[in-house]
Amino acid sequence: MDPMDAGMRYTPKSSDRDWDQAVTFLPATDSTKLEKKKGPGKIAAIIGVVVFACVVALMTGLLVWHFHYRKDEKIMKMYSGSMRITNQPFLDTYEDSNSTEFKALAKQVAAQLRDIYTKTPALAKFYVDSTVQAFSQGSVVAYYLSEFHVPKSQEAAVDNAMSSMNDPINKAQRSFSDPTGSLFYDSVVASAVDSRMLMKRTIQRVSERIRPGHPITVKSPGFPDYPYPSNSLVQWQFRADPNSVIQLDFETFNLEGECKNDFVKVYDSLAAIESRVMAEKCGYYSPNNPLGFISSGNVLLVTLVTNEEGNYPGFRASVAQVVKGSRGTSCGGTLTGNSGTFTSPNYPKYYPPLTTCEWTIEVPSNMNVKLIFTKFMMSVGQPNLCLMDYVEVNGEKFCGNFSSNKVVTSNTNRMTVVFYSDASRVDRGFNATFSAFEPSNPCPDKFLCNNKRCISTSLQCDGWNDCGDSSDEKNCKCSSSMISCRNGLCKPMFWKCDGVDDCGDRTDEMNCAACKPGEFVCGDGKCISEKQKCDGRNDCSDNSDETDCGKAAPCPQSNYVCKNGQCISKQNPECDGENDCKDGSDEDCGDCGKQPYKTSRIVGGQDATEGEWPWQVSLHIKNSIHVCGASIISDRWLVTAAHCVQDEGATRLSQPGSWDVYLGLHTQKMLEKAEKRSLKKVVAHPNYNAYTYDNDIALMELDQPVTFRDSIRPICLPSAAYDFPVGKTVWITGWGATREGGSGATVLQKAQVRIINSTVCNSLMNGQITSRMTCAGVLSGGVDACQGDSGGPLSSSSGTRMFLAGVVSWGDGCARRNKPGIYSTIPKFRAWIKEVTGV
Ligand code: 4AZ
Repeated sequence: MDPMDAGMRYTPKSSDRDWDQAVTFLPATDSTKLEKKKGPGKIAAIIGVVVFACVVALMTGLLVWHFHYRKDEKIMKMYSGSMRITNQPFLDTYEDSNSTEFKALAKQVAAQLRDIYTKTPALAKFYVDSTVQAFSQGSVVAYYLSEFHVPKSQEAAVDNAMSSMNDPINKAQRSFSDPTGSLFYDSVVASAVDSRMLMKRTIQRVSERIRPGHPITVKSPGFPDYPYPSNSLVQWQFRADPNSVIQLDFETFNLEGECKNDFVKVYDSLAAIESRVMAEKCGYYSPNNPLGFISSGNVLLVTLVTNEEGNYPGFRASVAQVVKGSRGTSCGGTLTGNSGTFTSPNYPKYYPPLTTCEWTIEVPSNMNVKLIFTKFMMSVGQPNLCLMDYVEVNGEKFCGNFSSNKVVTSNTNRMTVVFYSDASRVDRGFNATFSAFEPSNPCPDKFLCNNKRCISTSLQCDGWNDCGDSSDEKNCKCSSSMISCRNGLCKPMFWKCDGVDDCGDRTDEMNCAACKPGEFVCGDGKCISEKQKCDGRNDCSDNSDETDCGKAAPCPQSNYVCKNGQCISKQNPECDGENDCKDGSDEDCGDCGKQPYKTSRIVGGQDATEGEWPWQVSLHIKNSIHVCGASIISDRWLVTAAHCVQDEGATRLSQPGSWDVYLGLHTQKMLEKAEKRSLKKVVAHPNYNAYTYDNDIALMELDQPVTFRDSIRPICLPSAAYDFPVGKTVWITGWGATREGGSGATVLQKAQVRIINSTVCNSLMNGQITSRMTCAGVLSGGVDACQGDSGGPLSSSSGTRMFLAGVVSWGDGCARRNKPGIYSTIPKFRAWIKEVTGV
């Protein structure tokens, strides 16, 4: 119906007619007055008439708008709901919407709904009709769509009335009411349909019955040969036997990265009832970041919604029936012994809704219990309130996400852990380990943090917040290699005057005046005259002015070699604005590494400014989504990670034709603004090791050279001798996940991390660091590269330029405490890059 026709019309009343007459009694028609007052009087009268007429016209217009249009503006509201019919046996034919039985029961349910709505004053006037979409077993659950035409001003009242049908009081009133004498019902739930699902050009509904021991495979339309259709709604309804649940595992999931455009929604229901939504997902999930769900009952609904734009491959998933209480769905119990591990149900996939589990941990009687959550992701409504899903440990509730280990201890040898998930919104849950400790010695041979964590004593007073609450950095006596901050903290000396307030009270950034031109900077920071260098006297306290004086050939490996063979002992002389080589080759750098738009997720990052990282490249699988980053090193060549270009089954990522390359891209939403290229060649490092990620570097040649501009420009390549010192602040950039297990960023993210000592890193990473790997991160956690950032740059500034220090390679999760990101060290590959590219 035309909404304009649906409501009240404006009918003139008698008082309105009086308005018309009033217009005829205007003083301007009094000719005698006009004769007496000539000139200005006449003009004033005319103006008066015109103004009065305008006011009347305006008021009439406003009245017409108010009564005719504004009040009548109605919107169509669709509510999706379910009700349980308690006095009907389930018939198999109810699963077929064309069967006579289905139609008969659907008619009864529709009549029942009409009765409910017409007895509810807030709904009666606006109700249009209901259609039953499906039935499921248990006794019989009916799923329906109800349509209302609601004046805009009443929308909230109608929403309230519909959601209050879920209230226990209303349920009790309605239970067992029965207008026709044939239907008894309870458990009515309803909520407004997600408006993005309405008005789609194509709608497809699939209904599948899952049999025990016979999992089925479902695919988005066209998968894997074509992208999924645009502007579509596809729904898969899955039913299983009573007392079973449904396990949905996405084997491949590759949708547009922006959920407001294309998304998959999974419901713990057969209808798209928002109060039963388990998750809304978009973007890319790789097999090592599995996306899987379990229903709470014997039904599950998957919806795929797409908008006009974006061509993405879609998904393939397996759907299986699982007996309730079997592995993945069961949880809780008694845990004994000195230590152990347990997880939320279905971990690391998503836990089922409407689940409560209780574990009792019991350790030997003279010991207490320590529980460490190594992963914790519980869907939140309002942080801290824990009104939705939560874990309760000895009565204290925890919810939301912890990016680093959370430790909870008990004062006795027992601990109770309760896991609770409500009817909607699920997450990955938790992984926890418990251990027994002696109350008098909670951290044997370790340092006890205030937050109850135990850390290695060697991490105490090392300048890093290893505990997470800085308690390991308090009351320290700083060694000579540390800065003594005024607030009592110690920080490594190499953080002095680096532009970052490491102490927190700026002590480390005081007295940092740089040496003047013509002065030499001593190793200890002192400034001496350039003339005092190599004069035979120790003018710097550390003799640094007398080292590297008049070195003769051969050139040590740590020195820079000019094009003409000259050996330069100065650290990192290339592109530093000073001519160090006689042939000027150290300054032959073009515009590399310059950031025309520099201002100043990646996890713990922020949006980059557009054009701030002009060498950053987004690598898309052809006609699909972003999967890796890369860096421009010349007008033809890019550097990325070798692990990004490994074949994955049928996806031949080692082939140049499998890629779309976006240069000068800022947001993944505006690919059209970027320069899109194809590739001519992909060369992975010949010694790349897929198990250890050693030599994780690859080169890509563009099909056509690119013309540099402000937003597309190469990063400077460091020489083989270039040193990126420990502690140096460097930048990571990319469109990767903004939290571990999360989806990619739309806008390019940037974050600052620091180079980490390789020996420390190797012990943190269990001996997996080779000499071709650089570690960088924030050891207290929270800032890191993550999935999707791989192949992208680790950029390090020197003067006014940025140098490529590394290529994002791997890590143990993302942004975890004491787990830095690992990067392929560019200087180690300088000769190979030259050999392959000539750059
Ligand atoms: C990845 O999967 C990945 N935290 C990249 C970087 C890191 C972890 C994972 C570093 O591409």
